[in-house]
Amino acid sequence: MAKREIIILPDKRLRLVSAPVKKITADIRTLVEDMFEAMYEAPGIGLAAIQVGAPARVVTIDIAKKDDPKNPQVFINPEIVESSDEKVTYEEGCLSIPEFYGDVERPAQVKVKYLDLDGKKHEVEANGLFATCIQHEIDHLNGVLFIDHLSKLKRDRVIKKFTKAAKRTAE
Ligand code: K1U
Ligand code: ZN
Repeated sequence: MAKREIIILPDKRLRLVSAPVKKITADIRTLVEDMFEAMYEAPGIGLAAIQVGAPARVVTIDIAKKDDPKNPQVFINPEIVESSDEKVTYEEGCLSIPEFYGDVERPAQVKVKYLDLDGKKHEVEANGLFATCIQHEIDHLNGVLFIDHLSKLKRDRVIKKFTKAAKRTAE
């Protein structure tokens, strides 16, 4: 089992706005290692630190195809600096809302600035699944979930379902 468990809706921590990383310490490096472990075990293609209960602006992503070599990527303090007018719709999932999927429309391309684990500044142009995934993860850093992009009816339904399930588990 991964060292850190992924928190599930309706855990209130999923609504926190995560704090910027001021210094890349040993604790941040350990957090990143633990995030990759939890993400690969799930399995998922992305993870935000708050999903393992750490309210820091850290994201891990690996969108490599099943038979391709792993491509672990770390984004510290990621910020979208440009978004395309063109939009795409992707059926998204979320490791914090297991087995629920929904169509989300987002900009097709985004430019993202971020720091790597050495504190070096980078800027990357994302498109395709990478663009969708990094926008989903940056949303997590701001306490936003993909269900917030769905209709109120669908969102309320899924929140109700997960709230009931959490109550049953607590009994
Ligand atoms: O942040 C998360 O909850 C992770 C999430 C990322 C994501 C998925 C789809 C669109 C946008 C962002 C996931 O990884 S859900 C699982 C998933 O998509 C997947 C799992 C195994 C193989 C392929 C995809
Ligand atoms: Zn998610």
